[in-house]
Amino acid sequence: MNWQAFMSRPLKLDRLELNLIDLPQRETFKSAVGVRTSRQALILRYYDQAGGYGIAECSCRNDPFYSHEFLKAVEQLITDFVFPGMQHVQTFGDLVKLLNQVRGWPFAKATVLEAICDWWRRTGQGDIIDAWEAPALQRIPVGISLGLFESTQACIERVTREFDQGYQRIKLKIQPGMPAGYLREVRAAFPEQPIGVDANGSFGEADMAELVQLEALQLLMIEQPFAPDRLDLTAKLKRQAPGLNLCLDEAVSGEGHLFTAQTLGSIDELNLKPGRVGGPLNVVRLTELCRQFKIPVWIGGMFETGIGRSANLRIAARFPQAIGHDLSPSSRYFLEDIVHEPPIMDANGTIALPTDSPSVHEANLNKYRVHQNVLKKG
Ligand code: OSB
Ligand code: MG
Repeated sequence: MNWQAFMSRPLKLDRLELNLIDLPQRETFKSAVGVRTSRQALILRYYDQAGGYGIAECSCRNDPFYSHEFLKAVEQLITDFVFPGMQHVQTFGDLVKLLNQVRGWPFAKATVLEAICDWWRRTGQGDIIDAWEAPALQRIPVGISLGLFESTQACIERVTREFDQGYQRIKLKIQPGMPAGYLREVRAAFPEQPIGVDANGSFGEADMAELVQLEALQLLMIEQPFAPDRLDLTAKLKRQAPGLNLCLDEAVSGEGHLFTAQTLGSIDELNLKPGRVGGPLNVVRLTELCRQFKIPVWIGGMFETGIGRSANLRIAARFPQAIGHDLSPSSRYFLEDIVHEPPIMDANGTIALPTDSPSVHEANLNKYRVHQNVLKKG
């Protein structure tokens, strides 16, 4: 079946359930966008009139430091602008049109659309991603994203440990003014291994020379060196250091950004986060566009729980050329998950493609819930 056939399917909304949860982390994570000790997420459930449901995770942060979207604002957007219109929507295609009227807010839109896709899966109505493309991989290679370290030594020890765990590639967070030679020493300790870096847009024009020096390290990639709207600087960096493999994250939330980046010469590969681009339909569109432009793609993460990780793994299975996706198992980060049997990684750094939607751990969902809001169709 063609994925477009899902557009004419009727929706049977009874209510939306919004759950804000706060999951304790095993350890503190530090990056250029902040320090975090627990992970908040919005878990959206779509209930039909027969008691069936679909569930999705809104993976944006609870602050506006990665993107403008933050969890409380997403809740308000869904409550005030999506749910009222959703009450009158007949088909999935109508819902897509309704969401398209909202400017921006891809993480919010992705959550609503993914909840419907999960509802189809849970109620035996098929999967839009399966309809788009047959699975290519039964086991998906994953990498790990590591925060900023206090010292080069601490970083090297940790990287050693993570490669030993089996991770297929390692991504290190960086920010301007890191001690000179820091990355050079890490590279010297792991001369051949696949190591990339992620700046989360923290560098500016004045830091160009610092970035150009990274060319010699033959990193797997450098992710989002400059602010999302500074594709001009990214292109300039590429001209000055052609050997740097430029990966975009924050800068691409839709097809237009990809066209612009490609035209300017600001992109070599894409970290595709289903939430950041507005959900499964845009994942399909952007993937097709990347194929046209011959831009390699891998799937990124936002430290999702088992809910979001499972959804992203289904997508990642369709990118057989990727070295490793940012889909390390959630048990890596969290003491407990809100699903039973969250995805686990083997010694080769791969995770099995989930066959079904994850089983929701209701007790943990209750335990870690900060608040709940139910929007009933009137
Ligand atoms: O820049 O890729 C990023 C997490 C939150 C916000 C931004 C980023 C990240 C990650 C997470 O790097 C990677 C993962 O989910 O494993
Ligand atoms: Mg990133």
